[in-house]
Amino acid sequence: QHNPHWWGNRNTIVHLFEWKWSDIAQECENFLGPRGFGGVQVSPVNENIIAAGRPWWERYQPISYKLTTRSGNEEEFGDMVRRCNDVGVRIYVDVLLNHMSGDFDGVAVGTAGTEAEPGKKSFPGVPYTAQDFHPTCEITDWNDRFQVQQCELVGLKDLDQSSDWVRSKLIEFLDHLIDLGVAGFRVDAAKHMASEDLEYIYSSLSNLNIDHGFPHNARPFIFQEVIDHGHETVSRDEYKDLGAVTEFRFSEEIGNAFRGNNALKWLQSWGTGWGFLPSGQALTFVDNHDNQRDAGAVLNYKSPKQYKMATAFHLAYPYGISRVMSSFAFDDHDTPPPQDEQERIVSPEFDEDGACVNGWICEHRWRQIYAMVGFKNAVRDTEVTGWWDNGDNQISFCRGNKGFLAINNNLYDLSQDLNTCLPQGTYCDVISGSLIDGSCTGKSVTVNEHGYGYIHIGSDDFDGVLGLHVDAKV
Ligand code: QV4
Repeated sequence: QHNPHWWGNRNTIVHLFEWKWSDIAQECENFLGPRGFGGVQVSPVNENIIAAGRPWWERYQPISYKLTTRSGNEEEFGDMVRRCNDVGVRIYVDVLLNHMSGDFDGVAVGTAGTEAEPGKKSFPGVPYTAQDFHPTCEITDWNDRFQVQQCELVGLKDLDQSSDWVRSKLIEFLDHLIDLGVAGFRVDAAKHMASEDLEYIYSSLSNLNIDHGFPHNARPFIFQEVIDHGHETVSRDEYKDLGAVTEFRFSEEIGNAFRGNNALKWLQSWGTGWGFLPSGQALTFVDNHDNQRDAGAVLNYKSPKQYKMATAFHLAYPYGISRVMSSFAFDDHDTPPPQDEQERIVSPEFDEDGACVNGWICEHRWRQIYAMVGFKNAVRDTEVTGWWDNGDNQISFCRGNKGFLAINNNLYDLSQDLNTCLPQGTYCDVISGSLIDGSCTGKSVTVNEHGYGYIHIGSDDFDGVLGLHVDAKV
């Protein structure tokens, strides 16, 4: 279940974190489809507790499998899935199979109005009772398999996935989403569940819905959140054959490199050469909704120049199943998404350049990022050739004879003739501008009959990247 079921030549997922279903439907039609995005990871769809101040993380505390949240109801969800599939954009749902809500004072009322008593492990909306959960205990030793898989992750009531009843309810929930036309799932906290139980659940799921344009016998795409920094007792390797696995080391190492802690020349062996998972099993990202909030090496939208360089490398280098993050602005871990006085999530608004303005960051609408989604589509199925570096933080490489990328993360200019491997002609740098009606609004590069072109990236240029490809030939 490693196939994301891309449409056409598309091959990038965007995580529209906390967006409403009606806004995603419009985004598919107005932006993601036309720009060649392959799919959207959406926030959890099922009913959750209501936490004071409405932090984003309340959605990781389920109350039932009714499809009503602050992002919308079942009808709106179904409408979004249909409209996105109609323009070739797949929907992947973030699903919570590991647990239900954590403790709550008294009776909790969820986002669909369902009551539950999490403290008593009573969730009548499913229904689940105490016997469907593992006994309460705390994870204190992350290298103790029993604790990691059978105790409670931050106090979240831990479901027993070996039970027939729990399995049947989880399968019913996922099958309902498949019936509505989704292409697959992000499995939250997968490491906290035994891989045998997940295998049973995944293999019991229905095929994707042919009425939504999927081929016969297509299996749901699965990518599992397993954080493995290298030497964990519960490792990514236990899950990688069941579906793709989030490759957290990718995120950490790309952050390190573009923050200047590791010379870019070492990226020549990026991927399995760095001990990462095989490409088709790795879900890759510069940052995700959790680690963008942690201090440390991981880059986020707050360091835009480095972030755009790292993203360009991520999307230009052929490794992994790529996911781009689309955030809302935050000050701290608990900052809620943009909301109004009634605590309803507000829709993104755009300026005349298409950038988001009202608290949504929308990295996916930054030209330097969506242009690289187009680059990745244009160079699909080619290899890295013609690697060049200056022995430090200036690098370039080709993708066959279809694309070329150069990066300058040194504090001095990159100015020289480089092999672009492209057919002779003039190409528009898709980072500094766009090709509009046959003319380039940014830098352009003339490639000679030997494939060489003069490349200039000043150390104080707005962006430290230059990207050329055959679909942006002037
Ligand atoms: C608090 C205390 C706990 C205590 C508990 C019980 O901190 O020590 O045991 O009360 O009284 C929120 C609060 C957290 C609170 C918890 C329970 O932040 O302080 O615990 O609720 O009330 C998200 C957020 C969490 C949030 C959680 C549930 O990140 O802060 O907790 O949602 O709302 C590991 C895992 C990995 C996990 C990662 C965060 O291996 O799987 O930690 N990542 C996924 C998601 C993540 C999500 C969860 C798992 C849980 O990506 O976003 O956590 O679904 O690495």
